[in-house]
Amino acid sequence: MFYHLLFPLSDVVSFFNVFRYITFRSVYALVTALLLCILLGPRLIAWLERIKYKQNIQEDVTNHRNKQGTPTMGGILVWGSLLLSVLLWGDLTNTYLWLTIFLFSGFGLIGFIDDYLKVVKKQNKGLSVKGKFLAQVLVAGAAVTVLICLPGYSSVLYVPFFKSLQPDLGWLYLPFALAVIVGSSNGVNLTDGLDGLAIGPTIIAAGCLTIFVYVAGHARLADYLQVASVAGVGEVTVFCGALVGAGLGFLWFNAYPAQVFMGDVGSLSIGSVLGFIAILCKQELVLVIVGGLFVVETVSVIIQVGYFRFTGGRRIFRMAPLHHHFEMIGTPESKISVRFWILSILLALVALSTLKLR
Ligand code: 57M
Repeated sequence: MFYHLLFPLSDVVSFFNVFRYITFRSVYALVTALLLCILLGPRLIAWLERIKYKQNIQEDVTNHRNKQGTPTMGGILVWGSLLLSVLLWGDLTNTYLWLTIFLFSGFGLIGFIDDYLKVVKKQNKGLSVKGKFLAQVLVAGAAVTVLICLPGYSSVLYVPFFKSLQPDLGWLYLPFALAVIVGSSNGVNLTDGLDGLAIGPTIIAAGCLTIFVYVAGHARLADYLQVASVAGVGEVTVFCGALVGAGLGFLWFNAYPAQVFMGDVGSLSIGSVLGFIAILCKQELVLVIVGGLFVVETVSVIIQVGYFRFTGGRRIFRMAPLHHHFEMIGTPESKISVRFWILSILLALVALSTLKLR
């Protein structure tokens, strides 16, 4: 909105020229989302408590009994403050920005329905696994189909560290992109089991993708770094900035001991949009490094379940996802979260190094 209202005034007052710059608007999108979260958070948490949107804790497995009754569905806070901030600072004529908003909101809605069924309707399982998966594929499919129809689309896959390895996936790009989005969404969801555990690496991954998206949208920079250049995608930097801000604002309340959990409305939407942004800037494979922590958590579940079935009941980890294993061997919750953040920072730095190491 500011871009449309204030930038035209630069003809009269040159200061307003600053609203043209993506970097300026991204920084203020971050600040706006962060402040909105911190300001609105206490009201939302009080409201969630009042209407009894509270987490029911599985008491049998971990020592989370003292978390019983913590309000959940705090992802609404992330969604609302992020969206408001993007509407204020973004160029609202940009198709990539709207596609990102569509995907983020679509997955948010799936998560909201799932949470609502579990938390409010007290249906233990929420949406069925099949139903949830189908809804995710539908929303992701719609976004990717529109993306494929845009002029800047390319089905080429850029392989990190190998400049000349660029296979063209052709029509296979569609199922590949769906797997990236749905996989990323579920990876964040599985990770969201300790205070601050999912949102910390989200902030780090979003920060990293901010740089990748900015570079992809900047033809000269992309050419210099020899990465894919996608005209117009740079505007999604504003969304990334707002995601970092909303993530920091949510962490304010989700830091140990958490006053609120994000719920599926938060984890599914955040995970999906990280995948989508990686697709937009043609860094699909780098996402495996950027979101390496989510990958490790997911792989720990696959290994645990596979081994359990194969051996007829034996386990590799005390419990999966991996964070539960560390909990069960006695590592304090906040130590696990902070150590996982440190690993995420390390992975983000490796991911950024792919910009140069080609
Ligand atoms: C998300 N949800 C949390 C909260 C959050 C296949 C299997 C591995 C699936 C997995 C699973 O259900 N994953 C889905 C995990 C839950 O958090 C809610 O869910 C939202 C995210 N979707 O926002 O609303 C609990 O996590 C804790 N929590 C915090 N702080 C936070 O900021 O402490 C969440 C956010 C909350 C709270 O206790 O209630 C969850 O874990 O349920 N299943 C599991 O993760 C289970 N693992 C398991 O059964 N492992 C087996 C097999 C199947 C691999 C094994 O190893 O043998 C764990 N679930 C729980 N305890 N509750 C086991 C331990």
